[in-house]
Amino acid sequence: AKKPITVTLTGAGGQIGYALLFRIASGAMLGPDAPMRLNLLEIPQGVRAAEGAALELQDSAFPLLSHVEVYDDPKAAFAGANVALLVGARPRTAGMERGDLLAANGGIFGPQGEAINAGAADDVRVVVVGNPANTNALIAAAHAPDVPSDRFTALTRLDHNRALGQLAMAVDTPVGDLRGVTIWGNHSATQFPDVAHATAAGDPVPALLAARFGGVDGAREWLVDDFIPRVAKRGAEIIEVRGSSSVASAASATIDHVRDWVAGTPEGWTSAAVVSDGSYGVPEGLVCSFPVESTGGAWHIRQGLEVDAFAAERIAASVAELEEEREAVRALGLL
Ligand code: NAX
Repeated sequence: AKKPITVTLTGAGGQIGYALLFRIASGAMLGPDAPMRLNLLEIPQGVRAAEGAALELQDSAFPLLSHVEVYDDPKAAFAGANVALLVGARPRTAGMERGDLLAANGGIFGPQGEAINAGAADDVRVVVVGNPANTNALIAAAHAPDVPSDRFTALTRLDHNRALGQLAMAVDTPVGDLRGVTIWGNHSATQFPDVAHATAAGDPVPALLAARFGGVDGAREWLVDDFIPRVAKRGAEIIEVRGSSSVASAASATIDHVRDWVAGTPEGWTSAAVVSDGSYGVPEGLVCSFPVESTGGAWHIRQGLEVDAFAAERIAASVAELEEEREAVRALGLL
């Protein structure tokens, strides 16, 4: 029998955790031939909820699931982890300043980075979902000096998938026919969803948009007034319509991210926040969303895409926000 892959999930008693667990255990993330054990990490208040989810996993009789364990100690939960899904975070509550939020999350992601450094498997792959995701990943990576920094990523695949959904409607093409969409920057309202290089069943999307919206200016107007803000603020729209934040779509994007990281991106590129190597002028070390391809089990930033003035301005604005966050956590002594 194959040795099970150890998957550690934090925030396992929360909403996204609940949606993720059953898809992971079904094999959607690591494939139909990969048995796994699940380590669920929670804070003491969340342990009962995680234990309840563990009971339901048992009741689902997933053939690939060899073992489930619930922990409230990061060191124990990350021991031997091959895949670490960092979903649990401290949400912003009323009256909380940004500094307070960064500090509270630093208190979570610093120790989790240390625990990963101390005991995770040599091939550990980390994706941070909990917000502020990019900067939480930066903090975790900084506390894991023995783990190559390219193993730390933050999720922008949900933003990417949201962009695909909106674009598919606009050009009247199934999402599966779209390629070459990119989310640049921070997983926040400053992100830049970029369709300049996108194709729909092989046809250039900018031309399709110009045809649909009465020319290049109409297409630009749609991008600026409709598409970009709709994608960037989709989380708020979901809360307004659904009465609760994005859960199943966030879980689904997390599955997509890890599946592609392990198995490779099928064709073209996707989006993920990875540690910058200076590509596209993004300062080295920032955890920034880029166009990425996965080959050989590693993310590679897609090189050589032309960035026009329109895109450059938006990328710069989101990167400036990431730099501010990095300065703020530095000042708090979290890096
Ligand atoms: P929930 O509040 O339902 O669940 C979070 C769980 O994390 C709770 O059970 C809590 O007890 C646990 N937790 C808190 N601190 C922990 C710690 N130190 N160790 C282990 N567990 C801990 O939130 P949910 O809706 O599941 O969202 C989770 C996170 O995902 C939030 O930070 C949210 O902002 C973020 N999101 C990120 C997205 C992305 O695209 N990157 C999209 C969806 C989502 O908004």
